[in-house]
Amino acid sequence: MEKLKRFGVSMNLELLRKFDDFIKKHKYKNRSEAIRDMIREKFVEEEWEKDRNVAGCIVIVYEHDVREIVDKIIDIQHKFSRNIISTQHIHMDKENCMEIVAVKGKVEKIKELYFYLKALKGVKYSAITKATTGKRIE
Ligand code: NI
Repeated sequence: MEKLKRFGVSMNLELLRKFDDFIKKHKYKNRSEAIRDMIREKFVEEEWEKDRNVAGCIVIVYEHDVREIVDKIIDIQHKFSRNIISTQHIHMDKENCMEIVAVKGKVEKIKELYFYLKALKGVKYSAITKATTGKRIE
C-alpha cells in the first residue's frame, strides 16, 4: 500500500480562491488531488525537456490525394518503427484522412518523427500529445 504524507501549504487568500475555482472547473474531488495532478504534469514536462524515455501521441490530418503523401507517411513510419507502438488510420471523408500514431522512446527521436510528418505537403493539421511511460511518476 502506498504511503501518504501530509504537508501544509500557505498561500494568500486570493490565490487560494482562484485555485478552488480551478478545482471546481476541472472536477477535482479536493485540493490534494489537484495538487498531485499538477505536480505530475510538471514531472512529465521535465521528462520531455530532458530527453528522457517518454510516450506520446502524434495526430495528423491530411489530404490523401496529394501526390505520394501516403507512401511518404508509410516510409517515414517504417524508419521510426522502433518508436511506433501503433497507428490508427481514420478515413474522415472523401478527401481527408486522420492518422493517430502512438509513440514511445527518446524525446529527440519522437520529435524528429513528428517534424517529418508535420512538414509533409498535404498535411493540414498536426499535433503532439506529450505523455509519459509512467515509470518516473507515482
Ligand atoms: Ni484514409
